[in-house]
Amino acid sequence: MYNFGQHHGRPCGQSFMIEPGENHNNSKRETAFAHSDAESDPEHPRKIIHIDMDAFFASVEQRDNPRLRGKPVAVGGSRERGVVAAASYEARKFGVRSAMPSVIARRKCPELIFTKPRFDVYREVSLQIRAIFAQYTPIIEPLSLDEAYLDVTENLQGLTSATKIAEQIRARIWAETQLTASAGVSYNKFLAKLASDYRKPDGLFVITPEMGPILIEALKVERFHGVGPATAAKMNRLGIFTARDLRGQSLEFLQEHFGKSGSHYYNISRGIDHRPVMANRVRKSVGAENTFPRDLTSLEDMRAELEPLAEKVWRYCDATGVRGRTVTLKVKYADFQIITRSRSLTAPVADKTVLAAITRELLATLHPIPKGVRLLGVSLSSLSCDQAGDDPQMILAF
Ligand code: DCP
Ligand code: MG
Repeated sequence: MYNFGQHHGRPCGQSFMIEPGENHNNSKRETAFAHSDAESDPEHPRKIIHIDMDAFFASVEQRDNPRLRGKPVAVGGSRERGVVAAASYEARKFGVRSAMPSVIARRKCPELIFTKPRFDVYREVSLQIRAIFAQYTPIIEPLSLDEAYLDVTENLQGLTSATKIAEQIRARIWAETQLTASAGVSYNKFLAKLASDYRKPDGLFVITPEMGPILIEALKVERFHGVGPATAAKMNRLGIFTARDLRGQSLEFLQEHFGKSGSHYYNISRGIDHRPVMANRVRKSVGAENTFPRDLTSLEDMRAELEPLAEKVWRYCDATGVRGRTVTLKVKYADFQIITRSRSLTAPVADKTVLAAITRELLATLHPIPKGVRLLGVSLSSLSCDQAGDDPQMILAF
């Protein structure tokens, strides 16, 4: 059923880090497909594919401009405060990465060619690859423009091999877009995503139910779904560095230290992940948040931390065409008390500067801040889509 395999053959070339929305409007459909979420039944494991385009924005630019091919390319702003959105594989050899300040990228690679993002083209490719996915399954969960989970346990082509489906999808993507994608095939979302990273670029990797627990043994806890920097630091303090260490702890121990998430960590360290692939997830809000290694106490530090959060939210808006009217600031204090402050405008927030200014104003309303702050979050809701003619469901589904 699972063919272990890797596929190369054509010339070859952390997603938006924004949290996936909790909101989706199709609980009926999920119930209808609940039988495909039967991971607890070892006789019938699910078949999940994770597809991720290679160096997405940069590959599109190299495809459309032959002078960029084979060269180190960064998509993003070259100016002083610009950041790299995507780096070509040639640029990565020099250590250039997504989210790196452009000044540092240029220092690492003086030959680096900067190009401006063309979001319209990226959106178009995104729709093309989704149309290909839709030929195989209706259960498609996009994570960003270039990345999606597919549940192909019961697929429209009646194919029994998920590996074959992944190969076909990669071939079709190449045929229709002249871009390469990597695919991971496994029995849950976490392992499928891990697998798609294994043979990047232009690769395919399969993690079978037998391989899963062994393969992740040495994996660092920060690689696991749901383990952010703060949780990883806490695990490290408890002497837990890898999946093997995590597996050595009892469920009670993990629940005692990590509350509700304890059982998730217990499962995931064993390669068990019951999350269903959620089709037709519609975003109600776009947000970014950060838990700090040390609690913040000064207003100045908090303002400095807000800036990159607003920037991250805006990057998502730029990439998807989504706009929103309501800005919300979330603050979690050292004692875990959470408060939110919102402001709604009559028209969508016009640009990044406005978004950043409103978040700063919302923060100022909390002054004087009574206790240390462990987390700050910025989100945008009351969403709309500025892409006339595009299907808003499609756009909002990122
Ligand atoms: N992106 C962005 N800002 C980031 C990360 C990503 O604007 N901090 C954009 C540019 C990427 C696209 O999203 O091309 C997809 O992100 P990936 O994380 O999948 O990265 P790439 O596709 O660029 O590379 P990889 O081959 O590692 O998937
Ligand atoms: Mg990618």
